[in-house]
Amino acid sequence: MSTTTDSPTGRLDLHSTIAALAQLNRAPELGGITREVYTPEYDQAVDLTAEFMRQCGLTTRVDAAGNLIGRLEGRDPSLERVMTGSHIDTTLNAGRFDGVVGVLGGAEALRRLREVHGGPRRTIELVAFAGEEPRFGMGCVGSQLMAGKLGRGDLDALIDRDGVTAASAMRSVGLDPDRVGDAVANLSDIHAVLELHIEQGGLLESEQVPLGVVTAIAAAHDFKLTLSGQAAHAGATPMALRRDALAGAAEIVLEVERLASESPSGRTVGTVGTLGLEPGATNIIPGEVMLVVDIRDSDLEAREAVVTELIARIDSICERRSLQRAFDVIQRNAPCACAPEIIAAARDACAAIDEPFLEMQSGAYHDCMSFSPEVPIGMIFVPSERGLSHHPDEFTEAAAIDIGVEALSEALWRLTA
Ligand code: HGY
Ligand code: MN
Ligand code: MN
Repeated sequence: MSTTTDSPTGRLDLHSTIAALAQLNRAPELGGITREVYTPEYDQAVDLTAEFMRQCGLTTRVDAAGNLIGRLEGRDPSLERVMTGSHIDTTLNAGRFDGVVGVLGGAEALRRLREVHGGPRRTIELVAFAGEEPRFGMGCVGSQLMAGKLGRGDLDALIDRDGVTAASAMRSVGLDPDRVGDAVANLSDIHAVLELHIEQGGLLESEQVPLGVVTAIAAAHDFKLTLSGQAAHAGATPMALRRDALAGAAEIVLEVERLASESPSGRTVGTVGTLGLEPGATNIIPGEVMLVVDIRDSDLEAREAVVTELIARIDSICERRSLQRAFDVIQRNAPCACAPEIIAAARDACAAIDEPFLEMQSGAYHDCMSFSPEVPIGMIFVPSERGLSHHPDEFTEAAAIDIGVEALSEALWRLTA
């Protein structure tokens, strides 16, 4: 299947559209892509993606949460529909494939499904979910709104690094947060959710296998920690009298790394990705530090054991250093097991296109999780070169994406049969 040649009809093709989407970027000077949800550049990406969806034979609409929905009508409208999709928003200074492969590749997979098999029995919806990346601290906002896991009240409490709430960001691009209830789907009308995504890790590449069939998806427990010590003169304050909030934060950051690394599950990961301090002058001892801890595992018990131990360590570090601390939970989602029937459809699809696959876990979280456990979910991965993602050098070969598109197409065909 060729999706890399320019068709004589001038139709947008998959890989040139991936490249065109990468141009819709707030900060190209940084080298990567920054296209956060509910921004002008995101809206342009929605328009381009909708155009590509329509050229792949889908009808399109945007729901009240800003989710872009492409639809391929099934022969039997009485049957529950199948859903696929991912996201086209990015985190900061990131890559061009994260999420995009599942949306544009999903549209190409539906075009191929009709070409190879004809119209599906069940309706298939392809969704570019709004706000998968955590601009507002929490990820998967659009898919959680669609799944009824988030509602209007949450949108005032979701606040980005500039103090902008999700509700006001929605208004800034012409959405009405008071109408997000209209975006809620009836989960009993959804037969299955299958998401195509780049692996964002290095297993497939190191094993030289083109496809991953995901069996479980890790979830994050994220909390904001505010440490308050005493801002004071960096020169005149004796070391024994200091309450240096950043020195305390430094100990805590290393505890995150140590506890995650020593977790009995062997899969727990942890990092501190954002950190701010006040007042921020070279000659003032940091009086206040705000950081966000991100701890993940596909094993909920192991993850929560690490978080509990970490909080105990934070308490003792703060006691010893006479620091005040405040905790605010940002997200604490449940890891997901992928449904056996979806794993089977993905495995059969790989066999049908005669491509080897690995059964594996996802360390990243994804939109399909928002529909679990009510709806059976699953994922197909394509390799990430050097296991790199959330980075300008994120890369997946066009041919590797094409294999993922074929596998998704065949798996969706089986799920709609
Ligand atoms: O952070 C994540 O796992 C996802 O890539 N947003
Ligand atoms: Mn991501
Ligand atoms: Mn993603």
